[in-house]
Order: sequence, then structure tokens, then C-alpha cells
Amino acid sequence: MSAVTPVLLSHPCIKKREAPIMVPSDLPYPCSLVFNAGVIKYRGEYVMIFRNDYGTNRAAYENENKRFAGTSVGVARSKNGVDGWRFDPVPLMDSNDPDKDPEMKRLYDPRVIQIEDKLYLCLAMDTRHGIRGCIAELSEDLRSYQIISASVPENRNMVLFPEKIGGEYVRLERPMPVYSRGRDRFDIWLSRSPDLVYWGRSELVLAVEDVPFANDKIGPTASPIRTERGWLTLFHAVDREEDRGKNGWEKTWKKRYTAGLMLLDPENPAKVLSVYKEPLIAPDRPVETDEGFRQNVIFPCGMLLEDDGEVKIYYGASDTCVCLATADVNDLLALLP
Ligand code: BMA
Repeated sequence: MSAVTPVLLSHPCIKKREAPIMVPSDLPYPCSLVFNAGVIKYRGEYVMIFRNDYGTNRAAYENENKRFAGTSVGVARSKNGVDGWRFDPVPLMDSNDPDKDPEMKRLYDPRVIQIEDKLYLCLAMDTRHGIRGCIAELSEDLRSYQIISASVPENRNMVLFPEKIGGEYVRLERPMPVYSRGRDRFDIWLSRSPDLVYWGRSELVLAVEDVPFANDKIGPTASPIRTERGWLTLFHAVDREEDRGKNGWEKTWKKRYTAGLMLLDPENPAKVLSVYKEPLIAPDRPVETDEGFRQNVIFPCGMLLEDDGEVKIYYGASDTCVCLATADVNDLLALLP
């Protein structure tokens, strides 16, 4: 494993909102951690779909070995995408739902996107026989869903492009080839589909060894944004250090998660036009480095382009709360010559 820089900072064009925009005590039902949220603009408001791990707290976790009782995926809506979140009264999906398929253990890390007039949610699905990446179609009121496609294990971190490209649906994804690549040497791939159900013509997009600030694995984060130069695309990057020790609730947490930036070809998004060689967003504030369940983790699942050129990036901080960073789209593109 190659060494990476001990201290990593976000690029100065990234403006982080000082306080998290959602914390566990905001939810109307039990919540230990709220994080990794996708966001879209839908029917005149912002809709956030977030992950909630519930059923323990730091003291019970550390002193009584009390683990999380479950994971749910919930929905909240806001007029401005920043505050005033109104929560749907019950989660959209819950790992303790008695009616769920017993093969499926839980769904998590939701990335929501609208394509034409339909809403879709990409999710990671833990099953008794491995982790599968799946796509669900959401009802118009966001109160129900139907899984329309699930990969074979091991795959997750799927994101859909917001429109068809060359007449096909396109997704980024992150298979986990442990057998042939060694532990956690994971890369970003792209697949295409005529109908969102059958996926194929898969191609490697970006490999972990192409990212200087990753020594472990990389993966997709949020649906890419179309710009005049191509698809503006975030990815997450992980570096592992064996002696990071205890930094969070667990006895040891060895990884750091940052976010990188790349530009993909507008017509053939399997082709990388440019990669920014440093992290765009790094865990560099106390809420990201010194507090929370898994410290030194920032994990974006949502990115939106506003009419005035502001890009909103929604990310989970320390697997504990939801934070918001913004940047000007032209400043981001300037990093990708
Ligand atoms: C990944 C996913 C994310 C999580 C991250 C850091 O493997 O499980 O949900 O944010 O690890 O713990």
C-alpha cells in the first residue's frame, strides 16, 4: 500500500456550512446516526432521502457492546434544501420490517435521482449471500418503492446518470473484487441498460491506483451533473492506515474517507477527461475529525446544480450527521483542465 499525506484539507473553493444540516435528535423516530443522504429538487421543494442507524448510543456501544438494532431509510422535505426539514412520519424502508424478504438484511446509502418523470433510488442491499447494488422505483409521493434491479454480489455505491446517454440508461458502480485484486483494491465501473433492469457493456472508469490520495478503494458518490464540458462527477476515496487506532465508537477505525472530482466525457461517460489529483473535500473540521461514530469520514450521496451556478454537495460526516458544502460550478470546472 502506498503512503498518503497525513493531513488532507478540502480545496479552498469548498464552503462548508458550519453546523450540520441534520442530526439524530431532529428525527421524529428513534435515531442513533443520520447520514449519507441523497437530495433532489422535486415539485418545488428539496427532498432528502437519508440513512438512519438506530438502537444504541455511544455509551451503550462502548460499555455494554450494544450494537445497532436496525437501519432505516427515511424521507424529509425542505423549501430551501438547507433547513426547515419536514420528516415523513415513518421511514420508507426498515431492516426490521416484518414483511421484508428474509434473504435481505438491510438497505442503506440511498442515492435518489429523477429521470424524465420518474424517481429512482440506488441502494446498497446487504443480503445473507453478499452485498448487492440495487435500484428501486419510488412512488410519486415517496411513500412506497419497488426494487426493479439488483446486481449479483459483491457490488454497491451505484449512482444513475440523470438522463439517458446515447439512448441508454447509465450507472456508475463499485464492484468489490476481493478474490483477484486483493483486499479492498476497488475501482469505479460503468454499466449501461435499455430499461434500468438489465445491465451490461460494463467498463472500468477510474482505478484506485489513479487516485494519489487513496491507498485502499474508491467509489461513486452522487449522480453526476451535466455541464457544457462534460459530466462533473464526485467520487469517494479511502486511505487506510493501520495505526489510526480508536477514532470513533469502535475499538479501532483505520480508514479515512475523502471526496475527489473528475470530468467524464459528455457522450461516452466511461471516458475520463480529467481528474483533480488532490481531494476536493476532506474531513478537516471537528465534527468530521474528532466526533461521531466513525471519525475522519465524509461521504457525499447528493449533488445539485442551482441556476446561479452554486453546487450543493450533501455528505455524511463521521457516519453521524448530514452536512452541506457548496462551491461555484466554474471553480470546480477550473480544477479539471
Ligand atoms: C462504507 C459504507 C458507508 C459508510 C462508510 C464509512 O463502506 O458503509 O455507508 O459511510 O463505509 O463507514
